[in-house]
Amino acid sequence: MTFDSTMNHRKLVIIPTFNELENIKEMVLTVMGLEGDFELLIIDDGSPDGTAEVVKSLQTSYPDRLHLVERQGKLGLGTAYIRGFKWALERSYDFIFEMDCDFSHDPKDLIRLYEAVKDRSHDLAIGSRYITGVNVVNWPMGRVLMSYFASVYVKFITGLPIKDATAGFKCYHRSVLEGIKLDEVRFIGYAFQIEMKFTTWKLGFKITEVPIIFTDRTKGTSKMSRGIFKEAVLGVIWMKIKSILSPYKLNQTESI
Ligand SMILES: Nc1nc2c(ncn2[C@@H]2O[C@H](COP(=O)(O)OP(=O)(O)O)[C@@H](O)[C@H]2O)c(=O)[nH]1
Ligand SMILES: [Mg+2]
Repeated sequence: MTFDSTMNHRKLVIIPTFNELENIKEMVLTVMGLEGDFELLIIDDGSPDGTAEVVKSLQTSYPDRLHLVERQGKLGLGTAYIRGFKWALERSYDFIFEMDCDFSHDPKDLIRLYEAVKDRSHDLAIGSRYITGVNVVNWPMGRVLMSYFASVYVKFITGLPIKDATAGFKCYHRSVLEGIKLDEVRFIGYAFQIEMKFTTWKLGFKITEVPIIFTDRTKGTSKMSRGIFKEAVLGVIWMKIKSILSPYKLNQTESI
């Protein structure tokens, strides 16, 4: 009998939430119901609609697998993930996932992202909309074009060899997050997603893209804003210049 070491992998899905009352319960139940013993960490920014209260009430059903971090105000998606990454690294998780709470990422695809990295042939798997054509359902054409050309723009400026640069559906092996200086991650919106990929690539980790179909949220509202867009456009140029001036180095200070 062969021993399958992947059976022991601990997997944590991080979901930042702000006013996701209409989605949160279904999302928790869906992830808890997946095969593979995924754990879930919700980072809620004091949602006025009571998202965190729903999580707390569900925690009684999943005391060991459903986790919650509450922050005081809306501090942005990037800092929410950084908080979640640190939380995961302080514990013994092997694979750490990013996912939205709005079902635009199909939770079942968590399994496909994990499959792509579990043998360690890659360090980061990205759920990608743009591998073969454009796999986006129900987004207004303007948003599809903006997202698609954002990836073209990022590749043009930085050389990042990734088709979906702003994707927020990912699975990292913990070594990637240990290797990145998390306190130096600067951006909070789409630029955060680009910055994490760019840094992962510059540090020499192996990245793969897994084709997914992205469906616009049917419940709740998007937190995309003009400021987030501007941050991304200027942020990409900043990243490129920074990488020339001071090459990215692995975080050497500690290996948790
Ligand atoms: N904790 C936290 N979560 C946020 C914040 N902004 C957005 N989110 C969550 O991040 C995810 C992505 O945001 P979303 O509104 O879906 O953006 P879109 O996919 O670009 O339209 C969702 O789960 C949101 O609830 C924030 O400032 N703090
Ligand atoms: Mg979304």
